[in-house]
Amino acid sequence: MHLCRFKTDHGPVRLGLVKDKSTILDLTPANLTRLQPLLESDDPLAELKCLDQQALPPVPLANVSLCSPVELQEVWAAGVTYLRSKTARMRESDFSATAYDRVYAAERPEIFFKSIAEKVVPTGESVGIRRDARWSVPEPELALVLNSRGKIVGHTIGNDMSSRDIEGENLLYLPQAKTYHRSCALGPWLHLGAPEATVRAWNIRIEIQRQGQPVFAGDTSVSQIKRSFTELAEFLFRSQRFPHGAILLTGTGIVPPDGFTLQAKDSVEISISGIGTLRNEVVVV
Ligand code: DO4
Ligand code: MG
Repeated sequence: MHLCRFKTDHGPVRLGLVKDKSTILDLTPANLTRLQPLLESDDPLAELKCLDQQALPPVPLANVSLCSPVELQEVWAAGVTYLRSKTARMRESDFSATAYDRVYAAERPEIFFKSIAEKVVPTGESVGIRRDARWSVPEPELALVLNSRGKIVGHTIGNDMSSRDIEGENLLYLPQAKTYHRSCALGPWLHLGAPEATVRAWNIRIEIQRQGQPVFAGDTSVSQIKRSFTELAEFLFRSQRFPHGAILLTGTGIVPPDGFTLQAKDSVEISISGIGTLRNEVVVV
């Protein structure tokens, strides 16, 4: 089941159930206007299934703007969870190669802060590349949606935009390479209720277009993530509290070739088979 946040020309942000490719059902008449109470319930999927769908007004998807599927959750990200990410980062930096090698094998994963919710870019808006970076890439990632108890209640698509020259120069620059204006996109909506075994069978695909022509495409399988989702979630919640829940990006397994950098106006499309497609154009920030 896919749950979105949306708005029309006027009025507040609403919640919708995605019915099919062109229609959402407005959840306002069912008194569901915020994600958090639903994500905090013992079984959000069961609650949604109980709704009388006949009583929910259909809204054409073409008439709404989709908002990012987060309210107040902090967004965090795990790194070096795929072999592909480890080898790419070891190539980008002599200085930090040992750190990436070690963290891939270590018991404790790399986890870093990525964004507050209000800065997250939804599908359809622009993601940023830093004006002081020479080597910028998107990182297509599965995102775990966690409630305040650390339970995985859903999944969405994330783009962990990164400046590879800045992170490669010195690991201490990682926050600047990873967390800047428009560096985190999430969407288009949440997928609720899939168990880890189902999600591990999903594929992740990215296509980047420049002036309407594909300039990079790649894919991977979620099954290539080295660590279990519960292991990542457990580390995130260690000695930490998330009263509004949290989003955890699970790392990238697709890295464009070393000569590739994003440019302004490129279009980035990230698809995950069980969820949908997150689309963003690139802007210099
Ligand atoms: O330490 C570098 C960042 C790793 C990352 O973001 C990833 O593997 O996805
Ligand atoms: Mg990443």
